[in-house]
Amino acid sequence: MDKETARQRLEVLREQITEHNYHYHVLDAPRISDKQFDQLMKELMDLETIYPDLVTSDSPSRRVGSNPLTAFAEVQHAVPMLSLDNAFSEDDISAYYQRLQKSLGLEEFALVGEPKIDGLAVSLYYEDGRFVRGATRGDGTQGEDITDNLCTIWSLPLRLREKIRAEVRGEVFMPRDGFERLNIVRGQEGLTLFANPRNAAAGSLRQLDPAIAAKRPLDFFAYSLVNFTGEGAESQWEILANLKKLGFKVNKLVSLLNGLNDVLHYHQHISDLRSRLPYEIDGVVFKVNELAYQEKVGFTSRAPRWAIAYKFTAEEGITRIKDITVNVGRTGAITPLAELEPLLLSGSVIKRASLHNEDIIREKDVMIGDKVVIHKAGEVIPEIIRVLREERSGSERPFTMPERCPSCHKDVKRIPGEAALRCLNPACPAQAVERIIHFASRRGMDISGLGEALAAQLYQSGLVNDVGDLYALTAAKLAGLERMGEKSAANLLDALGRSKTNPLHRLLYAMGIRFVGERTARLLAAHFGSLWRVAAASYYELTVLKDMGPQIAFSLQNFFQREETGIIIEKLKASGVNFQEERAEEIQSTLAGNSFVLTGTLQRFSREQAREAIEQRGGKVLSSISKNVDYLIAGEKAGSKLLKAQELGINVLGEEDLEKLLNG
Ligand code: 3BA
Repeated sequence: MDKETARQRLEVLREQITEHNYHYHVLDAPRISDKQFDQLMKELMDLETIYPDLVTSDSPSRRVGSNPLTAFAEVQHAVPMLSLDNAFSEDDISAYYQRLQKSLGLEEFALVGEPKIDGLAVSLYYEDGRFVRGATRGDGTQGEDITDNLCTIWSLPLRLREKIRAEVRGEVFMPRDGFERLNIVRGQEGLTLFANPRNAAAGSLRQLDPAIAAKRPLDFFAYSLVNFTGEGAESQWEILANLKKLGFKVNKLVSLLNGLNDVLHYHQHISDLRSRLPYEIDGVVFKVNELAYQEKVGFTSRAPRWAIAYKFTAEEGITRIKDITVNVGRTGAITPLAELEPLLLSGSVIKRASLHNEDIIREKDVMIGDKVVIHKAGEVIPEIIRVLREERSGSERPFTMPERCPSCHKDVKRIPGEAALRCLNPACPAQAVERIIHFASRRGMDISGLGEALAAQLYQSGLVNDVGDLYALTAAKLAGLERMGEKSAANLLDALGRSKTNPLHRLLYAMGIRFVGERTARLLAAHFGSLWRVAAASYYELTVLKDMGPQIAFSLQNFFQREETGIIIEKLKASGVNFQEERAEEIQSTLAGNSFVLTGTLQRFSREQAREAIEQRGGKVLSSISKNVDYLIAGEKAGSKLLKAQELGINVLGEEDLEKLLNG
């Protein structure tokens, strides 16, 4: 067959295979036999082997896996992939519904209910109806390019049924039956088993060799459409309909609901179906239906306010307490921990549960060796519900709290009115290490690479006595540590450098002030704006704030009056750590629906800052000029983009105009 004939035949084959594939994998209603389908695939693959340059990015041959990669590239999400806030009870949901009522000024409004698939969120980019790129969620702004692995998911369209540009988001998951079969085979081959379908799906997408992903039974449900051309939508319900029209699988159990009653019933209904579904779900997601209403209720920095995940209640299981140990926390609290025989609950292996304090141990009558019922809800720490006393053999031993701190061996005290025993030694090593761990934690300063082991090592080596010393670390100092390679050292210094620009609320939380959790830290940062002002705040200034009681105020004053605190703050300041809060949450979405392209050199912002400022206000920043662009922001030495924008009649603005837009 000559090349031109091959080209034409290939196009016919791709068209046919795409259509049959859609009927088989998306509609679940095949139109030809498997054998006929295999024949079409074989013909396609054979022709592509003869003419490799005729292979296209949307060819069905990609389903069986292309060449292995050496690493995944990074992908910047044009629209961030946010998180979902969680609710765990009817009370949480009715409180959430009331907040929506208030913010919308409406008694009743429609919501869409969707089963919450326990998989991995991904974003798929289509241009001209063709799948061009797919990425993991990553940290929400940047993910990994897993295009080749995603191509192996048969139900994921490589070609849309309309030639549009779109970003489609949804969940990749592994159906239960496929998961069971995979594990059976892995067991026979002596490979480690996956703990649950979600881990199996994640492990599959992380493979650099797409041929491996191709052998894993992955599937995809779409639920979100952003940045798209083609038919518009005014509601989430219409978006789901559009996704179906485009050729995606949309979960059949999605439902349009009206009011709180419907919402609670839907949760109950899906919860009843849960164990019989062919895939795992961990709750339901509710989304305000009307996009205009979604816009009205808006976003926080991490999640839309117009959506919430109502998680199913926790699973329970039974295991044995092997031992009870004690842990010294960053505030000196001595907490007893039950060391458990490992137990699989809600998809994770549980080895420990907190026993909180002596009173609780007495109340629950917990002894070493007891069989206990364990309960785990969502991400929260597992709890011991009760002891199975009827199962006692007589060999169980009672536990008593130590009289001395297991770390510094100083006496421990029980402060009147408090349940916890405390080590009051401010120089206690265990506390110091815990403070470093907390400072670096993901919700704190987010210094990746600085976990438990390294924190202990840094402290023991004398390099870091308190968190103020972290920023004085250098490659030379780190080189002396055991198990510390050049690469890890560079990564750590990099993460430390990045953490300096964190907003104040993170720093406040990271400092580990008693009673100052994330919410309080945000409140303080938003109100006072700088660390100096928080430190100088009077008891009165603190307690007049909403939700701020005397306990928090005393703790803050006590913390900032300590000499050690002053020294740490000085060290942080000298290292250039940011002490200010940008009040990002108060920024309104004034630029929603507008897209921008930036070009040339700006004087007052970096490109990155301009992009962030536009995106914070709901605008989009695109990389190239097209007729979908509303504004070109042209700095000095703007080149071809400016010419093209002028050709297309696009509004061209200067830096000052941009500032006005941002402020207005
Ligand atoms: N709907 C997960 N986020 C979801 C679009 C929003 C959203 C989810 C959802 C933010 C599911 C967070 C990650 C993300 C796209 C950001 C669902 C599910 N909706 N049905 C409201 O079934 N697991 N996850 N995904 N953007």
